Amino acid sequence: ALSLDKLNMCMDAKHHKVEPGPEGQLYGQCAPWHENACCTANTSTEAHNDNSYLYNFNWNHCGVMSDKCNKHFIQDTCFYECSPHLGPWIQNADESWRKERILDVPLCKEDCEGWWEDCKNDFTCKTNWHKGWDWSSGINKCPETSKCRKWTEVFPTPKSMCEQIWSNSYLYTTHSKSSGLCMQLWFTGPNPNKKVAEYYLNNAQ
Ligand code: FOL
Repeated sequence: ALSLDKLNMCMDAKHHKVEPGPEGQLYGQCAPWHENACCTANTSTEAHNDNSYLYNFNWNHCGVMSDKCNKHFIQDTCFYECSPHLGPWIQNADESWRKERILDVPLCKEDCEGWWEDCKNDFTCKTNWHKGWDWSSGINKCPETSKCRKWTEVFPTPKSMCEQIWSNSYLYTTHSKSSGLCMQLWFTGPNPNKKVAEYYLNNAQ
């Protein structure tokens, strides 16, 4: 928000830097963002921990989350905390814990489908993971009114999961990673999402 440059900015949220910039080292799955990031090294490390200080979020709210599913939530955390190219989708948020949020970021099909495939044998109790948890113990637990169910009952399709889990942070698309028309959670080498943000900025949605 401090920045007028929508292609290179950080949202005003809980852990984001004020301005993007290089970070000597980012941890593990957040390493691809090290050349230009909205996350600090500490945030990148925390992104890999269960019940981390970022949000005290408990992935294991319906039994232990599988490693193959968890790695996608780590990648989502890296993307959310580190991406400097989300400007076109940053909106004001009327929330106690952040001033800004992302809305309808067009996600590449493979990244959404791979995430859902790797989680489809896990369990959860809620479709929207932002709201309505029981926080009385300090970490989120399923409220009395939401029982644990199979992932596929809560999220019948990849689209339903990617869009609903974080209150429409993401928009499911049928664009593939090679199209340049969707944002990638998973990449190696230079950040491919800058060009995508540029495209959407110039072709106002
Ligand atoms: N990833 C993406 N892609 N988008 C996001 O918006 C996002 N947000 C988080 C993590 N990864 C993300 C942050 N997650 C609460 C729950 C989850 C959370 C942050 C905060 C929480 O405290 N929920 C309370 C309501 C708090 C309030 O609205 O004041 C609850 O009722 O459970």
